[in-house]
Amino acid sequence: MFEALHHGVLGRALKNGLLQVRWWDVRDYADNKHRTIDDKPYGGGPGMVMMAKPLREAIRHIQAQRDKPNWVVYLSPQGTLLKQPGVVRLKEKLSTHNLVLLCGRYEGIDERLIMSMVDEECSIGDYVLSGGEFAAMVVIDAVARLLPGVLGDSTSAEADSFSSANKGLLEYPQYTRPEEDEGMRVPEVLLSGNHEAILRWRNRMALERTLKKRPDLLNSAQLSAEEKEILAELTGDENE
Ligand code: 9WO
Repeated sequence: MFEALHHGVLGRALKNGLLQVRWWDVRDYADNKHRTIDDKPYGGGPGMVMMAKPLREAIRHIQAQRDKPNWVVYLSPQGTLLKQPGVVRLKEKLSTHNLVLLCGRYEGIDERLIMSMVDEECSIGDYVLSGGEFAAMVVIDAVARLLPGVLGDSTSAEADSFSSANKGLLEYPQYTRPEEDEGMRVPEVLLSGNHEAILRWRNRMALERTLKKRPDLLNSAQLSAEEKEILAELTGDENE
């Protein structure tokens, strides 16, 4: 499944050794010849539950192979919702730990394994998947693009203070050639060459879009006095 990571910027980063992704099959840690790793839920109900023991053996084996301590992240809909600051935190964890992304299948994992071996339970959104691998790939992609050298120098400019994302806002709209497409023109200011006006326009658009599409983000956005003023103007509140 993790073949998908070998494309695009991540593929290049893996090839250049900027990050390493390895995987372990829990079935290799089953204690019977049928490689069974699941069993019926106590108390009844549909489906199967992953047994604690093979997962515990797997995590211990991973730890024994490695220099840094494990930081075990269980991907599940019961986890804390992952947002960009959480992604940054996971990236920073990498300096002292190896991230072990525990991917469940079936109807879940025996709670005792989660209690004893999992450092953090993490959700990428309020929906149910068929397995944690899809969520793990999202986490890997989001973390990897923050690592030095993974994005080109020009795109890693996300780190700069003009980035809307870093203020907790949505990004401004983007345009490329041609100047006119199906009767719709690129906003004049972007053709003006006036860099200060362009910055102002983009900043304003970021605020406007956030207000329209994701007003919830404004509660925790890091805004300057000027940005607060623009926002007050946009909301029609002259007193703020
Ligand atoms: C399915 C199910 C069916 C009947 C009764 C209880 C049930 N629980 C589940 C369930 O949650 N299955 C999960 C499938 C078990 C862990 C791996 N799976 C998973 C992870 N689905 N969705 C995620 C996930 C992970 C991170 N962020 C969003 C979703």
